[in-house]
Amino acid sequence: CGISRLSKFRGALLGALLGDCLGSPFEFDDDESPIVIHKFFEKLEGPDFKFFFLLLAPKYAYTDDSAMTKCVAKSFVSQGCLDEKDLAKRFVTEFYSDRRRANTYGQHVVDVFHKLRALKFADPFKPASEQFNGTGSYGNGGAMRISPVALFCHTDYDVMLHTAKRVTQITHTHALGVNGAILQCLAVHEGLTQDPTQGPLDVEKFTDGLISKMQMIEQTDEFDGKRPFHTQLLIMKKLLAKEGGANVHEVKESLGNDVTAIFSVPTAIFSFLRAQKPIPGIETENKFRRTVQYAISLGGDTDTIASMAGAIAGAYFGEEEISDPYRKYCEGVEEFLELADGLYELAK
Ligand code: R7I
Ligand code: MG
Ligand code: MG
Ligand code: MG
Repeated sequence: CGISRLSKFRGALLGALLGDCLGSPFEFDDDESPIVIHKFFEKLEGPDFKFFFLLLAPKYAYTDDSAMTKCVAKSFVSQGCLDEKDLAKRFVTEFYSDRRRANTYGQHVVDVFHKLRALKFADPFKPASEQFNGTGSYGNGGAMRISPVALFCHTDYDVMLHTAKRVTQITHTHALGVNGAILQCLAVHEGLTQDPTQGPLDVEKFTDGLISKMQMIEQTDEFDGKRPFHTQLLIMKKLLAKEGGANVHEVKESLGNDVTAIFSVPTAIFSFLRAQKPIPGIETENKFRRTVQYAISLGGDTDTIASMAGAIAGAYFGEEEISDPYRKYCEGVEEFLELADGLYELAK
């Protein structure tokens, strides 16, 4: 591969972080037009903004998405293996010790943290299984933090699926929450595997790969004979094939942009794939920026969708595609790069 594996590992975690930091100012702010978002990105890259930031040096803060991604990566690096109890403790410690971010978490996942702590982590999956009257959460909180699993397990497909499931089930046990995380993990993994120096990405092949994998993974007995993610991916494929590109309205309508895994993970994957070609209104040649900016322009759960899209783009292009301004103005960059290096050392 023309891009080093280390660069791809660093790109994946950096992409997850920056998508979250840059997307969170717009979360559920649906009045924000794509033009305003374009100006925001232009300003970040512009000289005035740089001067302003050199004086004050504030940073775009990350939210629960990155806080939990950090816990997953740190747990792998410190334990050298999947250790569910260690991971559950890290989620809880992170939540209670970093109060600045406490209000960025999903509304119900906080109950899981309370219970895990009260029960002294005796069974790290029990509190999650009790959510929503025992059905478990189908929020995108499992998917948003899954990228380290794709890196840590990148050489073994079955171990990767198993690990993605367990990492998710500490907070999300609903099959839609789990399968959403698995799909996002598969997309990041696919990004790691493909070589961007060998010509343009084969979008159709990338899509078909995910479609056939989800067809195997989704157990139809859980959904009345249906395969929800498989179905959404087929819709995604149709949107990608549209002459001139699908418009924002139909993407939001059919793929969704909310906090559920089913209506956000395919949207993030779509953003990455759509951004392989120019998008009207997004004037940049840089495909990492194009991916993240487009994901944010879809509105709704912007931090999470941009974070998931950014992780896939970063894994595919490597860190070289992620330009300086974005790194400079976002919180946590050094820490995330160190974690990527740690995962890379383990993978060696
Ligand atoms: O999934 P989760 O961690 O939330 C992640 C989101 C991201 O956008 C973050 O950036 C942050 O803002 O929050 O947290 P959960 O509370 O488990 O799920 C999120 C929401 O999905 C819940 O608050 C519910 O509104 C909805 N939800 C459900 N609603 C009904 N029945 C999830 N599962 C169910 C369900 O089974
Ligand atoms: Mg968030
Ligand atoms: Mg939020
Ligand atoms: Mg969010």
